[in-house]
Amino acid sequence: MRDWIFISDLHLAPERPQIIDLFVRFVSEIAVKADTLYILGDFVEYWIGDDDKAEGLKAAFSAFDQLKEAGTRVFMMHGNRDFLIGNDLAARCHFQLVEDPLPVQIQNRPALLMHGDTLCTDDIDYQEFRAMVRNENWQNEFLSKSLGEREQIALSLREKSKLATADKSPDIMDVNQDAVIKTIKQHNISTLIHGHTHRPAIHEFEVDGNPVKRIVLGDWYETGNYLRISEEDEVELITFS
Ligand code: LP5
Ligand code: MN
Repeated sequence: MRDWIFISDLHLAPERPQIIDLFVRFVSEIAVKADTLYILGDFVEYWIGDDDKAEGLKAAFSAFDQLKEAGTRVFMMHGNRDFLIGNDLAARCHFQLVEDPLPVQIQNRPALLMHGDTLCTDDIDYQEFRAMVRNENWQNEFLSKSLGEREQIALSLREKSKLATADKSPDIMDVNQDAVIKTIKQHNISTLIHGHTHRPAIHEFEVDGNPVKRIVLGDWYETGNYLRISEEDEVELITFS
């Protein structure tokens, strides 16, 4: 049985070794048996460039060796925390970076994979911030700084983000339903899979009379979780610890 599995928002950090251990276990017990693993963003707490050796995350990065050996295909999409992951880390960990949004055919489902942040269109401050940091010139200038300087900037952005999100209403930080419907119509899909909002659920509704599913992956702060779509097209959101 060769499932497709999906995870996001692990936010792996040396300060949370138990989640790194959980990911390593997830790889050796679950992901090695899968056909395909998609990581839909925010794999790490933040990423400041592939020249960072990130020794504290070594166990997580080494786990990808098992997937290569097992023949599990691994695809990684950027999240709002780790959009600077580049092809050097991808080569070191044997995964392929993919675009957001990514149309895929899963069994018989025309589906779309996203991190999810672009659907949060009511969060105007965030969308402005996103446009700024996703600009190539901005990124090149950031990457030209020393690792120490980049680390300081990343930590200060995290602090600013914590203050900003504490002030925003939960509604603003969720997806905008009009943006969801527009995306579903634009890509002509029946299944949308994303993370980012940390509100795991399978939402079923209709768009122009057609049934659609919006599947939201959960974060890994307390427990691990993943979406499994089997060869027989069974869809299951699974939580484990
Ligand atoms: O991440 P989280 O869950 O706290 O909140 C997100 C949005 N915040 C972010 C910011 C990240 O947390 C910090 C990213 C660190 C990346 C490290 C790499 C450094 C890259 C450098 C650039 C090339 O994504 C948050 C959303 C929330 O999700 C829910 O969707 O609301 O958005 C914000 O908090 C953004 C604020 O509203 C506005 C930003 C204020 C900061 C402006 C500083 C600009 C000066 C930059 C100086 C370098
Ligand atoms: Mn995110």
